[in-house]
Amino acid sequence: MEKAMRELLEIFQKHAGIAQALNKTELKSLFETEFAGVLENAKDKNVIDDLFQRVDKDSSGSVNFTEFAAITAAAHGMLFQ
Ligand SMILES: [Ca+2]
Repeated sequence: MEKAMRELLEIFQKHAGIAQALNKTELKSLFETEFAGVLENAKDKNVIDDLFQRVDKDSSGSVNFTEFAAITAAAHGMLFQ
């Protein structure tokens, strides 16, 4: 679990840039490069929009790491139900 979290942090930092937060474009790019298999399974092309809204808990328009860490559960729930 700790290893998974560290890998998640590395992925996040790689895409979040200086702001250390992901906007929707960065989130999409992150998923396309890191979780291509997950997106292929998505039936709905608006999955990133839905995911972004769900994950951006404080509606700040960006996803910080705390919010991003919850993404795995959110994505899993949406894509594999
Ligand atoms: Ca936010």
